[in-house]
This record gives sequence, C-alpha cells and structure tokens, in this order.
Amino acid sequence: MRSLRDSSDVRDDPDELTGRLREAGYLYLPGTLDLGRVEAVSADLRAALCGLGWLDDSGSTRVRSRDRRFTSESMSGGYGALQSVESFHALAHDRVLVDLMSGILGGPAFCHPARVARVAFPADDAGGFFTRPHQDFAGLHVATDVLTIWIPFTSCSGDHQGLCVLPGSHREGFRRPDATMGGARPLYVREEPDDPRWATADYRPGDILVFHSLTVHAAMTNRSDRVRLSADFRYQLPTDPMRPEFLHPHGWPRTPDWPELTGGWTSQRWISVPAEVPLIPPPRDLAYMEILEKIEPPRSRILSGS
Ligand SMILES: O=C(O)CCC(=O)C(=O)O
Repeated sequence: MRSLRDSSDVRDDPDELTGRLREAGYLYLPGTLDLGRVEAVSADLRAALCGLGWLDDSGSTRVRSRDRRFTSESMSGGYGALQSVESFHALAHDRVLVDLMSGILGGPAFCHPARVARVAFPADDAGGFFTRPHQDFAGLHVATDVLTIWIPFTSCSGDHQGLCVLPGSHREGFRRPDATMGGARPLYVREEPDDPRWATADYRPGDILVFHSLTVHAAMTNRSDRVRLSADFRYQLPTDPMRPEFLHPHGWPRTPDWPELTGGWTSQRWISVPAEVPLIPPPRDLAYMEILEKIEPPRSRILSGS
C-alpha cells in the first residue's frame, strides 16, 4: 500500500490545499487538531462503549468479545449512546476544521448534523475490507463539493489500519454502486484490497484526512484485538443543496432522533444548519436503485478550478 502525501507544509494556504485536493482527491494533514481535545472526545466515546458492554474498560479500546460485530441492529441497539456524546458533535465545529473547510470551499462551510461515529470491531478476515470501496456522492446525491473530514480517535497502523483512498479516482466521475455488493442502500464499487494504488498512513489522534465526494475510499479489516474509533464529518456550503435526512443523526430512523439524544446537552447549535440550505428530498416515485441510476454529480467548483 502506498503512503499518503503529507500536506501539512501548506496547511495555512487554502489555494495550495485546494490545488492538491483537485489533483489527488485528498489532503492528509497530520497534527491538525488539538491532541487534548481529540483525546477527551475519545474518552467520552470509550465511556459510552463501556456502558454498552462493548469494551472491557473505558481506559482501553480492547474489545470484550471478539465475536461482536457492528450490524444494522447496532443502530437501534446501542449506537444512540455514541450519537448522544456532545463532545463528539462539538468537535465538528472546531474552529480549525471550519476555517479549513471554508477556505477550500470558498465560503462559510457548515457540517452535516449526520456524523458517523465509527466503531470498527476486530475481524479475522485477513486481507479483506472493513469498509468496502465507495464514493460519498453515492449517498449524498445532490451536491458534489461536499468534503469529508475523517478523524481517527485511535492510532492506526499495521493490523489496525485507518482509512485508505484511491488517489486520482475523483477525476474519473461518478461510479454507479454495484447492488450485488450488498447494503440496504447500494453504495459500494468493486475494487480489490490488494490493488497497489491504495494509499494510507499511520494515523495518530490529532491527524485528519480530507477527501472529495467523488474520491473512492475504503478501510481494511481490523485484525487487532482493539476497536478502531473514528469520525466522518461532512462539510459543504449553505448555497449547495442537501438531502433532508442529513439533518438527523447518522443511522436515523433506526438510531433515535435528536430530542432523545440531546437531553443533557449544553447547546443545540452543534446540530443546527444554516436556514438557507436548500433541502431536496429524494423523489417518492422512484425505487432507490432507480435514483442511483439517474443521479449525476453537479459541476464541481473545486475540480473545475472555478
Ligand atoms: O472509517 C471507515 O471505515 C470508513 C469511513 C468512510 O467511509 C467515510 O469517511 O466516508
């Protein structure tokens, strides 16, 4: 597997960052976030996992049982406890992240309230994928210039890898998901895990990886005895449209909605979006696969350089 190019030398130069994103489809920025803040969120997530009985003790990420998997049942059976961690959602509003996204997107970026708190359980599938290859546009449908920030809460390397990307794949357009690869909502595209084009890094808490909605990305099987914890946060401009489902927690309606999750929070602003965001619901008269057949990515300002 190749190594990601480190762009921290141009961290404060939005034009150069945008140029590199246009060229490679990703930006790897080690040491971007305050380590203390990331560790505090990680501790809150571990405490929630421990409360669910998924970890042995909140001081470590060692799993209680190697047989546990994160399935669609986990969305209603425990995931709400992770989604109710306020510090996790507040992190998406960290000034450093919002300024970085606004600089690249060319305006005041906001983060979708639907944020993935990912728990990658160990598995024995040597050499396979944990997250199968996909482009985020396949789930977003109505805006192309949506950037994901992937944030590791655990160090990743070797048997415990983090996200990998196919550099340059964003320039090959939208790839229709292959329904035979599964998922209630088809998302995945066929790529082999041993393809030498995959690129990743030995991530540490505080690092971030930014990628475009058309960049093919995946994650390899976690073969360690610890969970990998990470976040996917998605940012866009309020002038671009969004599907209304992203106003709700990730996993909703299986995951409970915000009124149930935010009971003890100090602020609701972490889950609000600018009032002007055009919300475009999916057409009611089409089956999901027909929607996927019809969608085309709107012209990308980032990729076209205008
Ligand atoms: O962390 C993972 O395993 C996958 C992340 C992902 O697919 C995303 O950030 O869009």
